[in-house]
Amino acid sequence: MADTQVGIVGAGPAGLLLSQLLGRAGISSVVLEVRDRAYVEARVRAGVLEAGSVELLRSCGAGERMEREGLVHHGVNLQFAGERHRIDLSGPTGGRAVTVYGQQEVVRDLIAARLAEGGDVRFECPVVSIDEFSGALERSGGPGGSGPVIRYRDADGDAELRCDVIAGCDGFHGVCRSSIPAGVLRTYDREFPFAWLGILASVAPSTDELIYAYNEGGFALHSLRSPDTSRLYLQVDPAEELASWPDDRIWSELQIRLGAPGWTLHEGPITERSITPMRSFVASPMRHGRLFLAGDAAHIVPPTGAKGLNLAMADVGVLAAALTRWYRSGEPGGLDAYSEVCGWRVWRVQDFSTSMTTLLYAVPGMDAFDRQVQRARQRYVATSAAAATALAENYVGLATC
Ligand code: RFL
Ligand code: PHB
Repeated sequence: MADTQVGIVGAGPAGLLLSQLLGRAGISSVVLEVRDRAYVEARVRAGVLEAGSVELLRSCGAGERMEREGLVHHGVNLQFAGERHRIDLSGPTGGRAVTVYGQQEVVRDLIAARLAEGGDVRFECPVVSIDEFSGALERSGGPGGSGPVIRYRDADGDAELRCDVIAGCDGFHGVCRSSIPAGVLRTYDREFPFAWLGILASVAPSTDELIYAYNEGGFALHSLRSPDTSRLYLQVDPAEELASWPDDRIWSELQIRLGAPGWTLHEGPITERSITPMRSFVASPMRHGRLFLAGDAAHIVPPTGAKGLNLAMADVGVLAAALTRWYRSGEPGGLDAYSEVCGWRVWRVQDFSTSMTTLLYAVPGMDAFDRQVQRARQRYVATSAAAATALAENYVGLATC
């Protein structure tokens, strides 16, 4: 007899949203998270939500604060060597837009919604291993049949959770993907020769819309979180350590890279900082037997396209719908198609994120030919309606993926 229907590993946006969507469909789940609640709620990461992500949050009753506090953006700025170009997001996409709302706020809202609805989210419960998940859905007897077991630790020691299916929402370094037997997954990997230094600063944003800036010294991004909080990024060498980036060095580099005639970047106290390596990664298929991978557990994209969080949410939207169908009718078609359906979006987004990255980065060792090609691409995006439309369409999220 299972303890719950869906065992979810990880209380990031993917795991929490899945639990909330399932709860609304009358399907039970338990979320196991290694960190404590305060840590998870304070983890500063992404900030741009596609319309589809906004809709998912709304539809599961976790969108009320986002609708009040989220900042709807209808454009972004690209800047090449001090010249700024606004790309209209809404005109070419039938009115679509993005919402700027911090990932940690999404996580806070989902935890609050989950707990208010009697959801079972267990913090400080590291999952150690997962077992007996390789069997096919049919052979295991359909919904409610004997299934996988998740072994974890809690305050009382070793524990286990029996469930029908496991959702591996435990991020890139989690245990679920690595539990799949060797030879099952094909992985695709790309390391970029740079990292992102991200800061949160207590200062009013110096811009209403995001600025993605190319500069010979490297890429920089001005994003925001609220009327009095700015979020900024710098391209740095992956070997760099935070210790070599005191506040004045960060601000002076941001001033150089974001600088534009007649515009002022306002500085303020830095309240959070981190360095993240840039990589692309895809594991395929995203399912093995009764284990379904979702979000960063299955794929990583470079943050230049603002897509990682949105991909994670899109995965669990598909998974929740497929599980709901299976529980209601015993029909496994949606679960069988899960990996392929998500895979199309994943590769579309890899293409977009790679193209944004190569458009904007000063690549160490780039030769003169490649630089000229990059300049030509920058000029094309800044001057061609077709190129700007393609960028807008991908940035707001393709409805058909
Ligand atoms: P997460 O958020 O990593 O959550 C995984 C959770 O699993 C837990 N865990 C375990 N729990 C129990 N037992 C174990 N053994 C466990 N191992 C791990 C972890 O503690 C964690 O709580 O993955 P998820 O849910 O798939 O969400 C993915 C997103 O977090 C990620 O894709 C985005 O943050 C990426 N990203 C961005 N995405 C966007 O869509 N738009 C953006 O603007 C954007 N900007 C960014 C980003 C990521 C960044 N960093 C730091 C990686 C900017 C940055 C700087
Ligand atoms: C952010 O606000 O954190 C952010 C915005 C755009 C990106 C990446 C991150 O491309």
